[in-house]
Amino acid sequence: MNVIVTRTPAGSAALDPPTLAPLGIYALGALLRLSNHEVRIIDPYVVVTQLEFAEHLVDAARTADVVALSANSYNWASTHQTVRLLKRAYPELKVVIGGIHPTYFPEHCLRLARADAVVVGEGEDALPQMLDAMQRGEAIDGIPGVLTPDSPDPARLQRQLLDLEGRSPITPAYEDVPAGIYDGLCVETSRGCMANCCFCSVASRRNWRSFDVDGAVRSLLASMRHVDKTSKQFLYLVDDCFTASPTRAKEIMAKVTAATTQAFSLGVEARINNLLHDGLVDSLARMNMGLIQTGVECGYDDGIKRIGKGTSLDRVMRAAESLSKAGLAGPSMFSFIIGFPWETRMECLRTIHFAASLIEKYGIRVNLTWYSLIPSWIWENRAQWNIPFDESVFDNDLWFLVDDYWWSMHPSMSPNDFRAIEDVISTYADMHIQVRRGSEFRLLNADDQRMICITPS
Ligand code: B12
Ligand code: SF4
Repeated sequence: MNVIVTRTPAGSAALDPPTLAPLGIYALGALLRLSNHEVRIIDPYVVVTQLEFAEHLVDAARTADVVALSANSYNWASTHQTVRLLKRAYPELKVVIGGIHPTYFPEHCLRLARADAVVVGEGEDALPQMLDAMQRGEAIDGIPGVLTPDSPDPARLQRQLLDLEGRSPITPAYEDVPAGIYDGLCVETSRGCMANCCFCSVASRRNWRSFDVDGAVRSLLASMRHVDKTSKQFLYLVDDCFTASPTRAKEIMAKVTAATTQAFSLGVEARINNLLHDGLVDSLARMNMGLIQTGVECGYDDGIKRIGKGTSLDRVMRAAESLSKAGLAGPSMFSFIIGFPWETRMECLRTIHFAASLIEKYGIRVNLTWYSLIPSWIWENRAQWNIPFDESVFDNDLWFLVDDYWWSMHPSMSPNDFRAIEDVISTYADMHIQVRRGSEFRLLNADDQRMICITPS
């Protein structure tokens, strides 16, 4: 079949800068090519604005049988608008959607977008099965993880999480990545996380699964062949927790180093407890690290416990010290979130002061983000905090800036608290602390403008 795989740009350019090529569409596109479909991968940054992108896609879809769109909660609004445009232009065209947002809200997404199908969870098995069935003119509603308007029992839909044992990651079709747009490319060696933080949207929490080590190394080396198309020769391992098995992480880094002489810098997500594991920091120090991203979230032990992070401030300081001693302070980025629903001004200030103390003592970088309520454990339990919104809030392009939503997700905070906190942050202006509230991006140190990573986990 003639298939387009794509992802629409998010509503706010500040929250969707072209830093890293989106792995999902390049991996699914490569997979469909292996199944002998004719595939065009349309990168979200081929054109600049959402409107231009939609026009470009509608034009390209003239000759397509199927358009497959990938959505998270930030580009969901532009996704459903684009599906409607496509359906209006070509009523016979099949449109299927997948990704983290439809995984959380399949029925709502199917209904609003009027798509032909929604895939819940990981798409590697469901998408090719669906296209093969479409090609044969067969029904698709019995395929695991697939929801269609004809599905008899949507409530019984099972989230697809692949068994990765012995499986290799697909080598993404980075031969299609436009040159000169991105800072780096994304690759993966494992999925999911052993933790289960209450604010996190990752689809498989407390369920870490790893690809075959040699297969992962092969896929990484194959992606590396295209890294020269990016401005920073940066390879970012999107694994929610690359260091979940420190021994495996060390093995992968050693094998990659042994197999190539190509210049590249590496980015990983690491967990505090893993960083304290014997030899892991030394292994990281042997690589050319561009980024070691670590989620701490709170600057007080009660908060860390409440989140479910499974660590402590003492360990955070030991990890920062160890990174600093190994000469890795520069690429280390510890991220914090302020304004969780239970937090008052006092807890936010404790987090800010703790984050700043890490910069001061260990020279690492810190990323501080105002909390945004995304699909997660907190979302599912939002009634506890009297948050009255349902999933339709995400249908709005700039939902994270909707005032009522903002204040409802910070019920313990008044406008005065907010201003007082911002004032304190300003006093740290020379300390490389950056703060964001939705797309309102305030950079407190101009030198950090090229900072790549903005993930909250
Ligand atoms: C890498 C990454 C980034 C990179 C983006 C790289 C890029 N251009 O894609 C950077 C650092 C720039 C980034 C930024 C942000 N990120 Co981010 N990021 C990730 C991360 C760690 C990996 C994404 C990834 O590549 N996964 C691997 C691919 C293979 O998975 P996938 O795309 O989901 O696709 C699979 C399935 O979903 C499905 N699928 C996907 N699309 C489709 C389509 C069809 C048709 C089908 C059938 C199936 C299907 O099949 C695929 C293969 O199994 C995820 C966490 C995660 N595990 O997903 C967070 C995550 C996506 N990010 C998140 C957030 C919050 C952000 C930021 C808001 C952070 C911030 N405060 O600024 C911004 C927003 C950016 C934006 N506008 O989207 C949240 C999103 C929550 C949500 N509900 O949307 C996540 C889930 C992290 C979390 N802890 O909750 N991020
Ligand atoms: S925030 Fe990070 S550590 Fe916590 S569950 Fe999500 S991916 Fe895992």
